[in-house]
Amino acid sequence: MNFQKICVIGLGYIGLPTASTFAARGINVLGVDISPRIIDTINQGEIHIHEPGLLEEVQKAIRSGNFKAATKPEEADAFIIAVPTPFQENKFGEYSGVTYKLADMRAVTSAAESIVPFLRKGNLVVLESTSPPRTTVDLVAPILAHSGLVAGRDFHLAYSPERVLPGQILRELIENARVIGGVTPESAQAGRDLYATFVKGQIIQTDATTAEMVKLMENTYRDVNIAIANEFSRLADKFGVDVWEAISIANLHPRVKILSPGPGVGGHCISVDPWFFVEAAPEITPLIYHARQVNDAQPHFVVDIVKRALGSLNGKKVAALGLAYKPDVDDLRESPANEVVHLLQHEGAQVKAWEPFKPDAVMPGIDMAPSLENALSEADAIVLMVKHTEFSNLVPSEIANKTKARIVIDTVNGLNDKAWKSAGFKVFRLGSNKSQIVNPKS
Ligand code: SAJ
Repeated sequence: MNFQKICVIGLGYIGLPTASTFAARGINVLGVDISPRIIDTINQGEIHIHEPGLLEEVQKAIRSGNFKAATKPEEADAFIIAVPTPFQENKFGEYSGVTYKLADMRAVTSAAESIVPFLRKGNLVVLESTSPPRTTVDLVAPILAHSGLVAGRDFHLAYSPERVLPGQILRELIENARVIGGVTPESAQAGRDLYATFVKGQIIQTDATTAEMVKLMENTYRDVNIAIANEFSRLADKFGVDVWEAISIANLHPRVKILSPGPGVGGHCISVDPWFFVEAAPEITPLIYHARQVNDAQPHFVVDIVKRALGSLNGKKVAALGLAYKPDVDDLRESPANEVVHLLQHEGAQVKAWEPFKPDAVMPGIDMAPSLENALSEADAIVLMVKHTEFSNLVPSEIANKTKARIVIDTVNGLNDKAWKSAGFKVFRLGSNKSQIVNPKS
């Protein structure tokens, strides 16, 4: 297929980089979003999200005349749906005592509906949003059928998940392998023709439901593996072992690659996607369900460690360093650090949070410090919750002059504990309770 014009629906973390990458290849791209504020921002050459290199890419695309944004789709050769699929806020599923979250597919539904008036014979429609298995065939195809055209016969329909890592989106969009699942082999081929305009990684063609499963399996695999690392951190704590040391030794085994424990799993992908499997088949997903439970409970483990370090939390002042969901990003959504702050407060602590990547963020119920110094000044303890490079680079002797706190709780193995100890701090590391060890007499 030849693509002169494409419509990208949803201009968030995936849609916007995808749209600007197509535009950079000379394709005429209309970006569509329901938010007039986002449309105005983009058309003025600005962006509403933080992703390295994206601003320059969007500005170039706008200047070239290949990219503009609007609130409604237009006729095009291809339509890409890249809208969010969060959880439903107030509704849960239940199966045999297990309560699980449900996907909110309203954005996918309305994106598909918005295409219907513009869909023409021979077009290609691609769903990129992470979705429960069978969404392409059971939800999107029937909506698009309202156009009078049949998916796989009159137009091509495919599912192609994004698999890029926030912070490296522009590079990974181009370099990563891309899976394209068509409702027919011809639809998969049409999808390949589209993405081949910029994808340098391998492009694999399959059916739509396989591609949906692949995406969910990747993130579920990571979630389950982080869960076991988190469970190991609790075991190590119980048995007076340093989990970080134990993991580094275990990982010398050629077939073992244990991930890192931490305060929990955040973001809008790994902590969300496994639920799509549980929702689709709760009776056969106990492992996936329990891994979610383990990761969601990890903030409580952090609070236990802080409590142990401080004796009691009541009235204690805590400087919480990092609210992002992972290192060196400004994305605070679904961040386990937020949960830790709320739990600490619930136990009576007064917490000031410092997030250098988003100092102006307004987080409900969280006292955001305007600076590191401000967070530290009155603190009784410092809790490191995200391994931002700039936190790992802090100089403990300088920090000692900025705070009366002499207790540091490192939940991510982000600090050089020897340096902090020699600057007079008592360091508690998540999953490392080695000071409690009593060695057997030889
Ligand atoms: N985390 C740990 N321990 C680890 C690794 C991660 O606790 O060893 C935590 C992080 O701190 C964070 C969460 O897990 O809170 C998720 O971070 P991540 O870097 O593992 O993943 P995301 O959510 O930023 O991006 C993932 C990626 N998927 C996989 O690596 C399988 C990315 O490739 C996907 O495109 C993205 O989800 C997505 O959009 O689905």
